[in-house]
Amino acid sequence: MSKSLPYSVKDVNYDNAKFRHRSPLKVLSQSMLTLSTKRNYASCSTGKFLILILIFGIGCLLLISKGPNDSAPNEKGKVTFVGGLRLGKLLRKPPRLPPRLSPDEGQLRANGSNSDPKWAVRQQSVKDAFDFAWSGYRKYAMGYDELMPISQRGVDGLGGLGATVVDALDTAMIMGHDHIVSEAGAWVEAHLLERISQKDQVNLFETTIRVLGGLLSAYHLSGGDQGTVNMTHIGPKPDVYLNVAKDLADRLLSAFSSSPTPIPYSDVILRDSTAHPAPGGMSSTAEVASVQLEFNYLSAVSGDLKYSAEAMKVLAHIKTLPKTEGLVPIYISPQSGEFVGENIRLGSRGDSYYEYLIKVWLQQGGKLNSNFTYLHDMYTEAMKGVRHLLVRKSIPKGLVFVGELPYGSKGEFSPKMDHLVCFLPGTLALGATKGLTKEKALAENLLSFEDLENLKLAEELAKACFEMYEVTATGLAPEIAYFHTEEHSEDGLEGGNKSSMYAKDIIIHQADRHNLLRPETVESLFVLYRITKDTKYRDQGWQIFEAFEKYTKVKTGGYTSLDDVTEVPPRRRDKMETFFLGETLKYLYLLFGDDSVIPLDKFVFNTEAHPLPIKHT
Ligand code: DMJ
Repeated sequence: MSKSLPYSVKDVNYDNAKFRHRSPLKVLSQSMLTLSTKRNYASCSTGKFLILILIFGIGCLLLISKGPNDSAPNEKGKVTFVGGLRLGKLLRKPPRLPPRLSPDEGQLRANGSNSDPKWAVRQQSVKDAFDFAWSGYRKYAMGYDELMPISQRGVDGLGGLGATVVDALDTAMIMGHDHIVSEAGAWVEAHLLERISQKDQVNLFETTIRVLGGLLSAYHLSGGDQGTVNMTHIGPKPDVYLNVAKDLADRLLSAFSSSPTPIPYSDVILRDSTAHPAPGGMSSTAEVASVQLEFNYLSAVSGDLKYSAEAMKVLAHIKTLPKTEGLVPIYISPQSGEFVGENIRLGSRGDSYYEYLIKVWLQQGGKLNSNFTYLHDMYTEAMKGVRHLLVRKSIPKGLVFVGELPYGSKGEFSPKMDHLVCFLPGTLALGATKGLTKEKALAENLLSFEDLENLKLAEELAKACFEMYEVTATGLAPEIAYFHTEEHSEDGLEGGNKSSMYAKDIIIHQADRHNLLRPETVESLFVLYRITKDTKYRDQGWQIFEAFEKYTKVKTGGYTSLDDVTEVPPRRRDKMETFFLGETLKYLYLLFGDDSVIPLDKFVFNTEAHPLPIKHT
């Protein structure tokens, strides 16, 4: 997989040899060897004197080396001494050091296992939170898209397909919440086909990532697709989910077939399978380029290639368009097939374009020199562009963040970062190691220079994302943050936590102080924990979870978005977004759990956290 390696196998072995400790026996034998080859020295009196000093020194060394437990029995219950030292201890080879990992990192791995029961307890707390969120939704809003937990009713903000039910379903399967799987599964079986055939306008992207993605993941996790992961036997048979998914996707395809170019329209009228552009005529780049994981998987399991064919035309077409160092504007016209405007950002309308480039490539087997290599190339170029054009450091404390170019690369840089950008650390880390742990990827020489750069940036950005939480009075991030730089400064817009060392680096505008229970930061913490095994990511995830518990939980059931995270108590909004159950709680649960559940080298998560299996090639 890797072409240009930053170091060779020889370098790694050299590092190991260099740091390997020598045993006292080795010291003795090597000294004797040296002595015998330099026998001439012994014939003079100075030489004899030196030999005496050497023998005296070795004697002292042997005495000092006797450890406090030297008389403890070995595995067979026998204790064998040689001049005060256990023979086994002398003969035992010192452990090989792992390649290029600092002692600190080694320590982190040792502590990062699930052997600490604290994480099982914390994982259970997340599972309980999910139950509480579901109970509120079920009580007041079953069948609606979202719960309004404070007014205790439901609302259809996404077209009326019961989006919370489908978004939550695979999380319940992964957590082993059988009663929720059973309730949600029964609702899908009884109502969803009918809803799809009757409903009016839905957004292609939102419906694909939440509803289609949720159905396909439920299909797989309940044993469909030969049951690679058979997480649940509860609820409907896998084919129930697949049939609903096909019916929905058939209607969504009208967004592609109605458009004069490979770029689909943004809105679909479900009941008559027609489509039209959004008001203003433009589609969002992220939206048209973030339906491919779902349509590809549907083609793979249904045997009908039309879904994948339509969706992949979008990416093949975007490949041909001019870009700025791999970066693209956030709008694209379905009429002309061209990008519109110059606004470049990795926040809203731009984000998951970059995410799907690498994830679709991984889904299709992650091979270079395949039909999908162009996606890997587009991703690599884009991340280089991000590092060159969008990454800056804040002052005074130097947080690394990703800003925007609202007027293209020739225009002024804006130090604005949406919370949405916090998907990027996870995607960068995943793209670097392809889902393997950093340790394994290093040991197998799989990391190119680009991969190492991206991994480093991933860790730096994850810090900025976490500090967006730390800096506020509630410990919850605002929707948007600005960073203080040499060129950009604004006073009096701090987050309310004066003890944060980044209080001066992060600026929060009045209009951006809300929190919608978004997942991006905990998503990245989860991926980075899996890849680096650094327990600080778990600790940070726990801190965020505790803040959600403290400030967003609504007594009567469910969790709510907030209006202002910089005040305590925070003003509350009245909405539990579907992604709180579909993504935020799922990623937190996985962060505190075992790595073997939904392994990152076997699954890709769609942008709504629905895991889909990677194709075996
Ligand atoms: C989700 O619907 C998806 O993650 C999407 O890609 C971006 N926004 C929300 C969550 O914040």
